[in-house]
Amino acid sequence: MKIKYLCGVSIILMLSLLYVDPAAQAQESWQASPATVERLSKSRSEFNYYEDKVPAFTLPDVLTTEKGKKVTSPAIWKNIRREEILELFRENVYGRVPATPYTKTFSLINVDKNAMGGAATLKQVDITISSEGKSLVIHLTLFVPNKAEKPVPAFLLINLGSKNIDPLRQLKVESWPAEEIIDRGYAAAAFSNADVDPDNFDDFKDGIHGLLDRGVRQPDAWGTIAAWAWGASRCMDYFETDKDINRKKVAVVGHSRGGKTVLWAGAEDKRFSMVIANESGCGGAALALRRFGETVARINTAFPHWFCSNYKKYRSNEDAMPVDMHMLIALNAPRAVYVTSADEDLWADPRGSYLSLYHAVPVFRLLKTTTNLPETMPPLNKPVISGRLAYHVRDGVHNLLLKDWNWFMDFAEYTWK
Ligand code: GTR
Repeated sequence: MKIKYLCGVSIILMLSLLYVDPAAQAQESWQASPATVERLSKSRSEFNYYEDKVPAFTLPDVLTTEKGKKVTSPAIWKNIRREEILELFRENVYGRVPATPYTKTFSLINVDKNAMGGAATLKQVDITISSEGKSLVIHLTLFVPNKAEKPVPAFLLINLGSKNIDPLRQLKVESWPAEEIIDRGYAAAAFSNADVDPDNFDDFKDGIHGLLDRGVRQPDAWGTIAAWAWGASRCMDYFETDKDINRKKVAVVGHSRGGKTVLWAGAEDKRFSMVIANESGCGGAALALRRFGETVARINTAFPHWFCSNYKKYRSNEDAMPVDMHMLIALNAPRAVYVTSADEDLWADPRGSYLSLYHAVPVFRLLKTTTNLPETMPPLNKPVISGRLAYHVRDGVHNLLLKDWNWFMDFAEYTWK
């Protein structure tokens, strides 16, 4: 009986292996559409969008120390290798936060217990940073769900620009769906990157640079991305004082340049328990060695203020880099990391972003988190969640949409259950 049954099962299995369902075929691992590749190549012919033109490369080994020692235990990772990698990123990519002393105050400038038609309490918090007579204010907008049991987990968005996080909710945008976040029982918080450092190249005179930088600028001095990441940490300082917020469950979310920022924020500040990097591309999750879409040369030319000046050494010289972005993901281990891409956003290299996550897996495993993230990418619009790692390619162009947020919240639900 048993043998017959097994035979039956194996015949069905064999048949199902032979039969390729056309619907399932459409569900195969994501690939850029040839039409998109062609269109984008035409529009930016000096950049590579063809997979078969990606040069051969060897990633730096995330689990071998600078002295050539294999990292075989969580202790060696934590005490030696993680510190080395963190330093390499400070020195060569994002730059170092200055040690200048400053003071910090939190002022609750407005509370509305009846925000969003009674669904949430709005708190507007001014975080004032002062040093030697100068000061700067980070305006933090926070909605806490009224119904949910406190303390609640929170999503902190690094908002690009200033108008998109209207505390009065007259202007609503998909990139910060605060009502939907509240609806699912999470706190929705946001600040604007420009409060910390305006997004322009003025030789580091304005923003937090104008306040904390001293003396001659060094080649490893912090750039604007490191400054924004630092700003996210100041919001985290506030959360630690607010009894409504579960400080062990704070996700930091960013799109594009904000996506690059959150990966670095999580590397520098282990208090973030989840990092969500939406379409972060070059200088974010995308592997630089692939030289696909935006390159190190281009990003340093177009945005000379984002990174430390040492990063410019790697313009068209990626092979000399002591790090690549799988190591940035690894710095966030064993905390949760969600990376995303968009189907038509080849500039940000979806495959290179996914491979960064994949090549960080050995570190997550070493730290005893189970993940079996496969090397092949998931199908379009089908998020893959494997342990603390998640990824999706959404249809459409470079953007942060409600669809992305809904998947982030599904991941949070899964991770924080
Ligand atoms: C692009 C830049 C990307 C990405 C994007 C954004 O122009 O090349 O690296 O950061 O801007 O932040 O919107």
